[in-house]
Amino acid sequence: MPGTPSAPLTPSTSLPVLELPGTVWIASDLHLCEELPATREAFLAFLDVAASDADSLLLVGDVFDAWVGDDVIDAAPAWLAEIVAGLRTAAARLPVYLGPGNRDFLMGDHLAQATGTHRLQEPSVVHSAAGRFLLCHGDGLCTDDVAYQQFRAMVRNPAWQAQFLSRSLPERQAIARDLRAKSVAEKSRKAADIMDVNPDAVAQALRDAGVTRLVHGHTHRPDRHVFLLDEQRAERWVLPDWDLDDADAPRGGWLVADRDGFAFNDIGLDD
Ligand code: LP5
Ligand code: MN
Repeated sequence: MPGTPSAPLTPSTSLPVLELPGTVWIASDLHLCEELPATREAFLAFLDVAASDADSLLLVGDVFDAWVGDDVIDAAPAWLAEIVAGLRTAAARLPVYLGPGNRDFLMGDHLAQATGTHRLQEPSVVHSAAGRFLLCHGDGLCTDDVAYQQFRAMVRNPAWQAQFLSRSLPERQAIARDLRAKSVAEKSRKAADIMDVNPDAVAQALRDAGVTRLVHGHTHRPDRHVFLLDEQRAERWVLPDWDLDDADAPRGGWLVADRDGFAFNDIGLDD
């Protein structure tokens, strides 16, 4: 193995590619909602700093705790109107990309237009000053969680989504509340390891993309993993979730990708 020359991975021709020069900031799993005021405040402050310190911002899913359709912004509650305004202000200063998570995959064109953000296709390959990497939310890689993957296949079906979106807003909100509660209960019963990404799914995703680095969120297990992929050094960077309202474990942070490589940045809880 060591010393054996390995063929370079072939760059993917089928995945969407984002060319992002300069400094790229990447965050996910903020789970913004009415009940988390400190997290919302931290996110708005983060947007402001990103607009001055970064050249682009990638938000890779679960920015919202639950997104039941873009029509929520037409009569948005105050907390959501503030987030929409914050995104719009930031997006006027730098490109901001919003990608789907397992809780906000129904974000669509109307939200993008209202905020001036771009929709991030998932997965995408990013060409950055730090090099090339694959970017996704991460839920699709948790292939050992069979119950979740079945649920995911159902709710990602366009016909199913059209049917769901044809329901009234209060009805959709009630279904989402119910599903969130079900998810919390289900997770407490599932083994921790099945709720992590599957190594074979990660390897295949990287092969398909023709890159050796992956950035994802979803698992709430921030870390940098180094491993061998077909005899080449590979890396998996896992984004942290945010919860500034959790008095016992306040947290949040993002990944910086620039000419110096990748680095995690903590939200700075001492400030
Ligand atoms: O989100 P999180 O971290 O709690 O857990 C996820 C998986 N759970 C989910 C469910 C979301 O949390 C609920 C999102 C609601 C907002 C979206 C609303 C818009 C669409 C409405 C869709 C009906 O994604 C969890 C994983 C975990 O990550 C770790 O990877 O384990 O998976 C589950 O809990 C799924 C269960 O295992 C299976 C759920 C079966 C429920 C079937 C009910 C179908 C009802 C359809 C209603 C029309
Ligand atoms: Mn998620």
